[in-house]
Amino acid sequence: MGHPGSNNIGSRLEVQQGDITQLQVDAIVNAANSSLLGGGGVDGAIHRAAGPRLKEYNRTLGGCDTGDARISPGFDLPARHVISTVGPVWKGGQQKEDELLKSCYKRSLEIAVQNHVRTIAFPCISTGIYGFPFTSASKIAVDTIYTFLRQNETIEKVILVAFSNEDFYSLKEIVSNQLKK
Ligand code: AR6
Repeated sequence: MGHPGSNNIGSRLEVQQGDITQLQVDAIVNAANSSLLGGGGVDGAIHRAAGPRLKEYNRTLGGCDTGDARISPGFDLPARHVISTVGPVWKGGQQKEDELLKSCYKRSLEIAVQNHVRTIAFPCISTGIYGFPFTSASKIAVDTIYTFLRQNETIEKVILVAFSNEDFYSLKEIVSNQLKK
C-alpha cells in the first residue's frame, strides 16, 4: 500500500509478457486501423479471439481518427470490452507522431473511465506494422499512463503487454527509470 497522497502509481502499472487476447481484464486495447474492421498484428489476433461479432459491431461505429479511440464489447474474449485506438504510422517523427501516440493512450483511458473500467491492458501501440521506434513509443506510453493515473483514482491496474522477450525487458527498464523521476 502507498502512503496517503502517493496515489500508488508504481503498483498500478504492470508490465507483462504474452498474448493480450488471453487477459481477463475489464478492457483490452487494440492497435487498430481507422476502419476498425480488423487487420494484421494484434488487431488480427483480437478479432480472431473475439469472434466475428466484433467486426459486425464495429461496422456500426463508422471508423475512428488517428489518436482517438472507440469501445466495443469483448464478445468471445475473456476481457469485457475492447477499446480500439488508431496509432500513428511512423513517418520519421515530424508528422505529429508523438502527440498522436500520446493521444491514443489518453483517449483510451478516458473512454475506459467513462465505461467503469478498472483494469485495462495495452499492447505497444504503433510499434509493429506502423513502425514507431519501440523505445520512444514505450516512453510515451509509460509517461502518458503515469500522468493519467496521478489524476485518476478509478483505474486500479494498467497492464502494458510486451509480445516478445526483448520488448518485455526493455519495457521493464523504461518503467523503472520513469518511476525514479
Ligand atoms: N498480444 C500483445 N501484443 C501483440 C500481439 C498480441 N497477441 N500481437 C502483436 N503484438 P501491431 P501497429 C504487439 O503491428 O504497429 C494492423 O494491421 C507487436 O509486437 O499489431 O499499431 C492494424 O489493423 C507490437 O509491439 O500494431 C493496423 O493496420 C504491438 O503489438 C496496424 O496493424 C503493435 O503491433 C497497426 O499497427
